Order: sequence, then structure tokens, then C-alpha cells
Amino acid sequence: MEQIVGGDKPAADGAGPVSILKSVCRSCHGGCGTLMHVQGDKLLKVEGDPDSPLNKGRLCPIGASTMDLVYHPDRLKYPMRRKGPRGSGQWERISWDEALDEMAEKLQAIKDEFGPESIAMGTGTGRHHIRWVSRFGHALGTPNWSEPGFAQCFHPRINTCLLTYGDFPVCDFTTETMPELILYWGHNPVNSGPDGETRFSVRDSLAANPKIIVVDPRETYLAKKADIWLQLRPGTDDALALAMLNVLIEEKLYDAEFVEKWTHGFAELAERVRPHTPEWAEGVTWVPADKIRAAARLYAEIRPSAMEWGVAIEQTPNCIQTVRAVSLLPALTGNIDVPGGWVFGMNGIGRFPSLIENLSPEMNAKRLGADRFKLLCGEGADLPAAHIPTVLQAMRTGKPYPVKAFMVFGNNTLTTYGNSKLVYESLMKLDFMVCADLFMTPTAELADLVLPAASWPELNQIAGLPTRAANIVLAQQKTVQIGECKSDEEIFVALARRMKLETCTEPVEDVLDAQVRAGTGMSYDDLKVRGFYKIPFRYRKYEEKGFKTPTGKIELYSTRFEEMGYDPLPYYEEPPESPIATPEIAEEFPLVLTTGGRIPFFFNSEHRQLKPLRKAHPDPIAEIHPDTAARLGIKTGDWMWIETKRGKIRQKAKLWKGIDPRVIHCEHGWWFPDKPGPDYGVWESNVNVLTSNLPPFDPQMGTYHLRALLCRVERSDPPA
Ligand SMILES: Nc1nc2c(c(=O)[nH]1)N[C@H]1C(S)=C(S)[C@@H](COP(=O)(O)OP(=O)(O)OC[C@H]3O[C@@H](n4cnc5c(=O)[nH]c(N)nc54)[C@H](O)[C@@H]3O)O[C@H]1N2
Ligand SMILES: Nc1nc2c(c(=O)[nH]1)N[C@H]1C(S)=C(S)[C@@H](COP(=O)(O)OP(=O)(O)OC[C@H]3O[C@@H](n4cnc5c(=O)[nH]c(N)nc54)[C@H](O)[C@@H]3O)O[C@H]1N2
Ligand code: SF4
Ligand SMILES: [Mo]
Repeated sequence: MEQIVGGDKPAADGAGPVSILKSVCRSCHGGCGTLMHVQGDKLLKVEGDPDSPLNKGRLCPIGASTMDLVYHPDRLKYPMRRKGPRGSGQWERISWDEALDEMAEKLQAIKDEFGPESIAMGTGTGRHHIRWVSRFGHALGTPNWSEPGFAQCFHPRINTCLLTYGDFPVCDFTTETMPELILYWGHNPVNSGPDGETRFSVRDSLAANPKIIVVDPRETYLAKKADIWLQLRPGTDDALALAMLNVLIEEKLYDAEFVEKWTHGFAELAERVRPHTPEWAEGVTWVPADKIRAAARLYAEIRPSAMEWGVAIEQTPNCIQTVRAVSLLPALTGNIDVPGGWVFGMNGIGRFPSLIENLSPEMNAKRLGADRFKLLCGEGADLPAAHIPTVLQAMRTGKPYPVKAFMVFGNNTLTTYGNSKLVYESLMKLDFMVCADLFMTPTAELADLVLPAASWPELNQIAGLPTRAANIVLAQQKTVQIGECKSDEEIFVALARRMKLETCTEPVEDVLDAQVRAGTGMSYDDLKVRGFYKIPFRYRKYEEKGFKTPTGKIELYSTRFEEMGYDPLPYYEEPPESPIATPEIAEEFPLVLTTGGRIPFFFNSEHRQLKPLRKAHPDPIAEIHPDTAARLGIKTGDWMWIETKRGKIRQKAKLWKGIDPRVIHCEHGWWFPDKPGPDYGVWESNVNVLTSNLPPFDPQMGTYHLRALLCRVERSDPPA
């Protein structure tokens, strides 16, 4: 709390001066610059920072509710130990010293008896501390850390692009030239914020009035604005992308000079996509062939163009080859690292000391899933993580070896992992579980110890946007202390010291400072005063040294995939549960279910206890076409049962012409903090009661099946 921006202001109540400190909101994947009004030990107000190039003073509904989050009466404020049996909901307050001693002792005993690999670490998406979770795991000696997004969200795109392009491209929204065309593929960034920029950058890019193509089964705001909207059957993005590649190649619409000079394997790709005509794809995707042609032609015609792709292409077991197919569109049209195109970053943050070098090759090979999923757990991964279904299996069955302890730092496992009932069974088998969170959750109720985590205004960190590219580096700084809350980073350092580990013991700020210095040349403290630092952008960086792939080119034909024993060219595969793959299941469950389209008021399973947000969106909503609803006797506002082979939940019906009559969309992340614990209604409307975490998995990434499943619906009475 050292610097004051804009000078001291006289306090309204005479209780001392008010400081205005710069920070950065992390209530989603983050990035919006903020001004924190602080008086003594009180946070008075949080505003958007008008100077921030990422949000220019704006905050979304979630960011605008920060005061409600920080001072919510239900916040966890001190460590607690469970008194009764697991899941009985009885807790007693303990001190941090007791909590650290107990963790140190239990973890050491488990490590000594079963090996460090029997301790699994868990966390959630895009958190400030995500890499610190793996770092602590590596310091402890376990390769088994995981995050529910790693195989299902963003990392399939990152790892595929690192192998295909040698780098991770993002949309050029933070420089002067805006795209003339934006292709939104399985992505709704006006609600979600793209993975790696803020939603405000996306809105600003729309002000330049680009042509728009949207690939989405639902008629979102962007689909309504689009020049071409491709309303596909959920889970068939691979077929659609192959057909668009087919049109670009067969009609010679690609950038021949760029393709010749900068890509590898064009002839092989052309051969692969030849059978995948738009007429073929129409039968698979439900999108008319002439619309696919029109989209490919428009996409090829307009430059520069950028592609905004989202998580929807990463939640079926053909995840990686779908991502591969979609990722090749910008390569064929040469929209790579050009102003207003898909650009590579400036790496404004230094390397994070992940401590992975602490793991021996043998220990790396023990990572659960490493024998199968090299893009998630092994040599094809940017930051290798464990395969969640295999970790859960190890908890349940002790095979291939036992997992006895689970340390969860920011994940409501029962809501966001696939197949919640099996997740519950797995967690109930643990010897020791710790959960650090802001609030008590149905998952934390299963733990032995609950730790009070600091929310973003309560801790020091850094952020680099766009993600990975990081040409804008921002400082987050501690402005308030709530109860005995500690940041996850501080907890790891304290625990590493208590366990007398050799690494992960230096102060958090030392690590931040080294990263900031390596990327920007300035200190973390200087960055805190400035708020953010913007690195001047350079384009066409590949012209200097080529692409960072084995051939120095964009690998349409991936030599690295081939080396790892995977198909070097993208291919189509039906989702394992679909009207085409399993017509027998479709007889009983005739509708296609997609889940989790983002809404602006909640971040995954969070924020249901914040009054302004819950008021704006009180109930879980399932979308259904009016014709389908009429057939089933369902009216707007009715509750309905949604059922798959795995289970049954209730959400409230929204009748909507924007969804195909054959498709249902359910929100994800639902539990009810306002209902009684210890389960807080987690079995009532939680969509992951319906999803699957059983094989088949994506062969490269281990991805399980969260979208494009089969379901049936019927009217229900409202829940009690
Ligand atoms: N407010 C808010 N912001 C968030 C989040 C949040 O919960 N709330 N979550 C964050 C997280 S973890 C992520 S990963 C991102 C996700 O954000 P996005 O990548 O934007 O993903 P979604 O909104 O889940 O889905 C995008 C669109 O995909 C469509 N869709 C569904 N199934 C399919 C399909 O099979 N194919 C295609 N092409 N489209 C399909 C949906 O209709 C939806 O409109 O958002 C992040 N930001
Ligand atoms: N069916 C279906 N399932 C999905 C998805 C879908 O679209 N459909 N989306 C998937 C995707 S893309 C993702 S990324 C995952 C998201 O999964 P997660 O990112 O794990 O999200 P949550 O389960 O909501 O867990 C976040 C928890 O962290 C707590 N928390 C917030 N900030 C902090 C902090 O600083 N420290 C600590 N210790 N705790 C904190 C919150 O209170 C909350 O309980 O869900 C996946 N699950
Ligand atoms: S978009 Fe994300 S970072 Fe920006 S205000 Fe909203 S929650 Fe905060
Ligand atoms: Mo995600």
C-alpha cells in the first residue's frame, strides 16, 4: 500500500486519507485494470482504471461486484478442521500453525508410505496461483497436479499451436490495426472474455465494424450480428473445419505465396481434406453446403482477419484433431503475425520457475496419464498435468497406484469435473483432503481441512495479457486483509518451509520481481506504481528466424505429432454419444445436449452468493426450441428434467428460437449456497451429473465428454 495515485484525498468521515492504488481484477481469467480506493485497513471502492488499455475504465458485472465478494459475510476467514465423518458438515476453528503442522505431518506420512506421487494437487482455471500449484507439487516431488480445464479448455489450443506454429497466436486487439473480419468459432467472448484478452478488447474491435462469421449452435448476440452464422450440430466442428479447408484448397482461395514459403505438408493436407466436401459435411454438421462454401469464400476474401476460438471445440473426445483442423484456416489464408491478424506475442513476463526439473524422468513417467496422453501429460505438453479421470480412478481403486491425498486450491470439484457422482465416490475414498477456497462449497465440505484463501484484492501478483503473448504486463497488489485469509502462494511457501522442502520457500514477491524484471527490465515495485507496462509490438517475427517448429514452417502436416505416434493430419470423428454414433441410445435420449455456454454474471461455479449477480440471474436456465417444448408440454418458466444415461437434473426452461429444435443447452456450475449444507443442492441442477469422464478419451489429450451428449427432457414440478 505504498503509493498513492492522484495524491491524498481528504476522507469524508475524517478517518484518515484515502489512497487510490492501481491493481488488476482477477475475478475471471482477469486483466481489467482497477483503481482501489483504500482508507487505513478498509477497501472503500473498486473502479475500472481509465488508463488501462484493456478495459479503459470499464468493469463487467462480476468485477463491479468486487466489494460484495471481498466483504461477503460467508467468506472463510480462518482455517478449520472437520470434526465428524467426511461430509458430515461439522467444523472447528484452528490456528494457521495447527493447520500447517497437520498438513506437513499428514503429507509427509503419506509420502513416506506411498511415495510423493500418491499426493495429487488440484486447482481451477486461469487463477493467479495456477502455476504455483504445480510448482508446490514439483517441490514436494509429485507429478500429479491437475486443473479441470487442462484437457478440456485452452491448453488443447495452446499445445496444438505450439506444435503446429511453434507459438500461440492471439487476436491483434491491443494495437492500432483492427481485423476486417473476425471468425468466432465455438466462442462467445462478449460474455466470456476470450481466453487471454478482456471482453472489452473484443467489444472495441467490433466498433471497427468487421465482417463476422460465427460457428455456434446457438444464435448468440454475435450470431445475430454476423454476416454468416453457421448453426452446426454440437460436436461436429472437425467436420465443418475440414470442409472449409476443402473449399479453400479446391477453389484455390488460399494465399499461395504464403503457403508455399511458410507451410509444411500442403499436398498431404489437400489429399486428406479432398473427400470432405461441403456436401459431405452437410450430412454430418446440419449446416447447408452452400453456407459452408459462402463462409469459406468470405473468410478467404477479406484481410486482415482474426480468429476468436473458444472452449466449445475442446470438450469432446476428438478435441485435438478438431483444434488442429480449425487452427489451419488462418495459416492457409496467411493471416499470421500481421497487423489485425492472428499474432504472436512479445513475452513480457519472464519464465515462471515451475521447478519441474525437480522431477526425475522416472517420476515424470509416473504422471497419471503419461503413458497415453502426451499432449496433456508428457513431451507434447507445455506444462504437463495429470489426467483427471485417471487420478480419480487411482483414488477409487488404487490403480495403477494409490492416490491418497488431494490438495485442492480453488476448484469446486463436484461441480466442474465431468461425471459428478463418480467424482464424489472418488473423493470419499481419500485418506486426506485439503481445500483452500474463498467460501465453503459442497466440495470443501468433503475435506479434512479447509483453508481461507485471499481474494484478488488481498494479494500481490502479476498478469500478462493477452495470455502467453503478454505484450501488456500488469501488477496486482494487496490492498486489504480479510480475517486470517492468505493467498494460495503464501500458503505454499509456508507449507514448503514447514515441511522443510528444499525449494518453493523464497518469498512470493521475489519470484514476481524476477519475472517482471526478465520481461520488462523494471522491478515489481515500479510496475505496481505504473499499474501496467505495454511492450512495443513487432509483426512478422517469423521472417527473422522462421517458425519455432522442426521444419521452421507452420506444420500443416505435423512432424511432432508423427513422432509421438499420433496422426499428423486432422481427421473427423463422431462424438462417441450422438445420433450417428449411437442411434440405439438416441432412441431413448433423442436430443443433443450442449453445456456451459458462459453467462456474464457468474464465473464457472462461483458468485451464486453475491446478491446483485444472483438477482440478475436467479435460476439455472436450460434453452429449448419452442416447437420441441410444445411437443413436450413445456412452457417458458417451467422447470424441466434433463436426463442422460448418467443421471438427471432440473433447470428452468427458456423457450428460444435461437436453438435448433434437436438441441438442448444447459448452464454449468450450479449449486445453491443459499440451500442447506453440506451438499448445498449440488445434485439438483449441476450439469455434470449428466456428463461423462469415462473412455473414450481424446488419444492425444485425454479429453472427456462435456458437450455434444444425448439427453431427453420432460416437464417437472419446481424444486422444493
Ligand atoms: N462470465 C464468465 N466468463 C467466463 C467464464 C464464466 O463462467 N463466466 N468461464 C471462463 C472459462 S473457464 C472459459 S473456458 C471461457 C469459455 O468461454 P467461450 O470460449 O466463449 O465458451 P462458451 O461460452 O462456453 O461457449 C461458446 C459458445 O460455444 C457454443 N457451443 C456449444 N457447443 C458447441 C459446439 O459443439 N460447437 C461450437 N462451435 N459451438 C458450441 C455455445 O453456444 C456458446 O455460445 O470463458 C471464461 N470466461
Ligand atoms: N459441463 C461442463 N463442465 C465444465 C465446463 C463446461 O463448459 N461444461 N467448463 C469447464 C472449464 S472450461 C473449466 S476451465 C472448468 C472450471 O473449473 P474451475 O476453474 O475449477 O472452477 P470452479 O469449480 O468454479 O472452482 C473455482 C473455485 O475456486 C474458488 N476461488 C476463487 N478464487 C480463488 C483463489 O484465489 N484461491 C482459492 N484457493 N480459491 C479461489 C471459488 O470460490 C470456487 O469454489 O470447468 C469445466 N467444467
Ligand atoms: S471481465 Fe474479468 S477482469 Fe474484467 S472486470 Fe469482469 S471479472 Fe474482472
Ligand atoms: Mo475454461
